[in-house]
Amino acid sequence: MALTHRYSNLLKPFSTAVSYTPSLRRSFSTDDSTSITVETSVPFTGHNCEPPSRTVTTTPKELITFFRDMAMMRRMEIAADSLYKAKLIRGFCHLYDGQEAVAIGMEAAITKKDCIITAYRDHCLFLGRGGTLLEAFAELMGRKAGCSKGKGGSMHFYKKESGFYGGHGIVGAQVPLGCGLAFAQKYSKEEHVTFTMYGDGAANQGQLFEALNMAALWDLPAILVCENNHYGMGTAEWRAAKSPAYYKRGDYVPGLKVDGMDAFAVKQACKFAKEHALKNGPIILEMDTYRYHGHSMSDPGSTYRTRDEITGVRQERDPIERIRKLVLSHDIATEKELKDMEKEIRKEVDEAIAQAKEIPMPDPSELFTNVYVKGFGVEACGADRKEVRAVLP
Ligand SMILES: Cc1ncc(C[n+]2csc(CCOP(=O)(O)OP(=O)(O)O)c2C)c(N)n1
Ligand SMILES: [Mg+2]
Repeated sequence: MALTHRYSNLLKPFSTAVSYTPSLRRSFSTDDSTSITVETSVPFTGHNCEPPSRTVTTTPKELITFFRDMAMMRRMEIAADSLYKAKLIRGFCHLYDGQEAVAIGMEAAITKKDCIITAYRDHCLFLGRGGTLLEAFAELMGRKAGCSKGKGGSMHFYKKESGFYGGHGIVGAQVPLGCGLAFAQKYSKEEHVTFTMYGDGAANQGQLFEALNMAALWDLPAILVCENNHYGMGTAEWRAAKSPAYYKRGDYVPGLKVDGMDAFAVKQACKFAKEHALKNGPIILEMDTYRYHGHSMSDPGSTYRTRDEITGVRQERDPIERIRKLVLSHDIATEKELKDMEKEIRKEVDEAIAQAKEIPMPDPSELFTNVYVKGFGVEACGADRKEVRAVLP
């Protein structure tokens, strides 16, 4: 079957369905009193549950915030791409551009007492949890002001104080950890939930089903979020999964299929899932999304999918453009105001990079902190490939 036929379902048109258009004063980012009703791009599909309504209420302030936050994430990732090519970022680096609506919509539905845990595509989830651009770029460039003291790098961002538990490189391994976080929440009688994120590739792993079984058995407040970007490295989902209906694959666990390119659909689904999980235990959310970049910086991302597919998704489903259309159609800001905002964001990102570059790398003695096993000799390579040999104190 031709590639374009297989993927034609990736291209769903933007919804222009906006049912309420009051005459708004142009006072963006402060006006929180006007309510706007939007419809999600497509209806939700439920498995063993009655899906929530497509109708979502928002405000001009929220629309502008969504636009700004997603544009910031996109810019951060584009800048990381350049820094990587300039060899200022080394090692693994997986970018999130295209998938921003998942991070943004989820944050809008939850609090920082709820937990999030994810795989290696973690930069934007960290920003969503309140991490700063400086902490992100410093970590990416291995500087000591990074969110993991410059010792984790791209795949290991953390922000425990606002419920962000990383940043994990072993595919699927964060899912049992996330269910463990949900166990702790239930055990300590907190009314909070854990969102444990994984990809369509990871969805085929055995440990996911083992963790889900226990979570369901004990009614843990665990929300399994499958970010289905339709590829696991260079392997298309149809080559890896007998059933690509990831929201149904929990069998006895309810699920919801969500347009992960629509921040409002994500918000509505996460709100629904949180209420469900607190009352009944786990639920699966399948976010139908797309990554514009290749799997990681070593993958140009164009050998296993067509250029037409990528540009098609950009044109038809881009999460930022969707919000831009809503902002303009509700006369909340002008095109120029949005462009100016993007310029401002670019400046903020450039400033954070300039500051991060000035920060030194961790002291060599840091090699011996935050490690678990004492008394063994250590061999390590620094970013400059110089070998360091030592015995832990
Ligand atoms: C246990 C394990 N097996 C294989 C790998 C190599 N690997 C890294 S990412 C990846 C693909 C995962 O794809 P998916 O779950 O769809 O996540 P995405 O990268 O699309 O976000 C693989 C096979 C790994 N890191 N860990
Ligand atoms: Mg994937």
